[in-house]
Amino acid sequence: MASTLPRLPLFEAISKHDPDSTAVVHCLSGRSFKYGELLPDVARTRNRLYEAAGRSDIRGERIAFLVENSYDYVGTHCNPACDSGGTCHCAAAFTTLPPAELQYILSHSEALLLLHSAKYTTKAQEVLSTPFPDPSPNPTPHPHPKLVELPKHLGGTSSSAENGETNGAAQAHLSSDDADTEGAGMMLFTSGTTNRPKGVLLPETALTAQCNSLISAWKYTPRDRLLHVLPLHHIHGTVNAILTPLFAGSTIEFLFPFNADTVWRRFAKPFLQTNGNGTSNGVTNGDSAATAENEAKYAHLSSAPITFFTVVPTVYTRLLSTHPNLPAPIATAARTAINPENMRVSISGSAALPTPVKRAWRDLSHGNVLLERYGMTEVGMALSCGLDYTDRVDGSVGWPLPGVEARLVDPETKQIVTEDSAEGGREHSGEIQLRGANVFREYWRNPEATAKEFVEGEDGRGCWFKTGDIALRRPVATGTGSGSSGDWARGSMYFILGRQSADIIKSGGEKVSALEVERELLSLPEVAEAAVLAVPSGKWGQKVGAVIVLHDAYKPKGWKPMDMRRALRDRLANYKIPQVLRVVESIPRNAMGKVNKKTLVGAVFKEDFSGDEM
Ligand code: MCA
Ligand code: AMP
Repeated sequence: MASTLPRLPLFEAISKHDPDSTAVVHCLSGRSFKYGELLPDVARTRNRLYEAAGRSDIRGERIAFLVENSYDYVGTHCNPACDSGGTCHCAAAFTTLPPAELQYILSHSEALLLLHSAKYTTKAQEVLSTPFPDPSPNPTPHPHPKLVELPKHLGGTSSSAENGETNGAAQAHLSSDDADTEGAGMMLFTSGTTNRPKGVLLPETALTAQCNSLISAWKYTPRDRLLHVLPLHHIHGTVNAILTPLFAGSTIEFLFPFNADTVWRRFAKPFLQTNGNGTSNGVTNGDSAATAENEAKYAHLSSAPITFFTVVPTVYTRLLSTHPNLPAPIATAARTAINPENMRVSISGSAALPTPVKRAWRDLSHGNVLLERYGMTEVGMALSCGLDYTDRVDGSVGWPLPGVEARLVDPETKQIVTEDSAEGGREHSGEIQLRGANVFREYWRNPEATAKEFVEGEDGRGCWFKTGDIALRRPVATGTGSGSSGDWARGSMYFILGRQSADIIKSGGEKVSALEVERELLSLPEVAEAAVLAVPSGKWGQKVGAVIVLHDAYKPKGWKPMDMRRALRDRLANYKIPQVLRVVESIPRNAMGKVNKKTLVGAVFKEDFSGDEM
């Protein structure tokens, strides 16, 4: 059956890739899908959405989806994100969130449909039977979205698809007739300093600008094969690791949830010696039952080298700490796999990369220097070090990416920090402000928050987005920033110093609002007062810590971390639940009733600092 899709940049790019080249692979099953199948499958999903909505114009509506990391996710994601034939904003795919948080997202985004895979049928039903959030995030409560089940596309095996056998896919045609992409885009939820997560509206034009910028800086190609281990409710997992590779014609291989041992084995596979009977050497560990189990589990791993890897610092820390436990042949092959000749680019971002982790990775990989970059849900990737190794400086996040404008502004004086602002040799820091086609449009149904985060430009060329991150710019050694990574990578480099607000915590790359966690703690009968703080941690970057004062009635019995976890389990995502807890008699406050969190964390949690901070 022929289907028509609008002529959007992403679809146009996909239609030009070799139809027999591999778009998506499921790492453990080896199932694989080709570029030639993708657009017909996008069109099929779009038709199913129309059918479920009972109309063929769903412009401006929101479609939420709960789909596992897979080819089906890719087809779904391309669809609501970019399909102007029935443009819609997707809410998000937060498969790991508890029903209460998902219900908040559905209610706030006023989703028309909740598209789910068979795997999430029970969860989708559970979410819809969860009470609406109180207070409602909308002036008038919205009816529940309609549930739509997405049929699973099975695809071929990696060998059949990679040998050019087709799955009998239909054709999809691109039409320029409907060029109205106004409503198309993606909505991701992010924690801010205030209360509940905000819906960040990224129009299709911003997503395309972000992808073009990354292709220009990091040079994704059809020869790249990216191992995808990240969650899909963030820019990192979606734009950097799905949409941009699709634009470039690269192969995306899903391995989720992240498991360090499996990642090492996948990296190693192409570089393992095979023994006489064709099986890979090095899977044995002396236990024959475990060996058989491993051989079955890893039987379908592809032998194509992974060339592209983009993750958060916690993932590199985990990989470094598990490498010594691998059987020797796998450990050796894995080191070969990550050396710079085989793994073209390994990127770290979403949180600060500790220099010891960067050095340890370089040593283990025979010289692969991690490329650090800085981004944010509201803007995608903004600053990056360069592909040329001389343009990867310890502690620096590089230069504004192609198409992105950046400046530093003194938070107190509001003066723009220039290269000459350094007084008496002291470096001058400022808030990073950004503008460009990559920037989001608005926080969903929250004009006050949107207005607060933008500042008018003095040059009449548009507003700047205030990131809340503090950085400085520093001249670097000769040779660095000379343009060898591209014209954008020139001059002084940016170094992030931290966040302006102590109420934003970054744990394992996940952003947590201290106020949101405080709000949930204060809604519990046991808790009289609560302060939620960022506790330094080597493994997580920061851990979420809670300081609690109990109501008198609960003081004799006390409150243990397990009690807290049990009480919060159904209300907050796992990563938001405090990892460390202190019950105190009182929380010190200043005359205005405010808690000085920077002082409190040192006073209360000193012993909980991991001791492995890097
Ligand atoms: C899992 N847990 C966490 C976190 N993740 N706790 C704190 N912080 C976290 N990030 C909880 C688990 O629920 C579990 O709780 C316990 O910690 C141990 O879980 P474990 O299995 O060891 O962890 P994991 O499930 O393997 O996850 C670790 C992870 C994951 C792979 C590092 O957190 C992750 O994928 N993070 C990346 C997030 C990301 O993509 N960020 C990008 C956003 P329990 O024991 O109670 O069950 S930023 C972004 O997009 C911008 C644009 C940018 O710049 O990139
Ligand atoms: P999110 O809103 O989850 O997209 O997180 C964005 C935030 O992550 C930024 O505002 C920074 O605080 C932080 N971040 C991202 N990349 C880096 C990096 N390379 N170094 C330090 N912080 C980073």
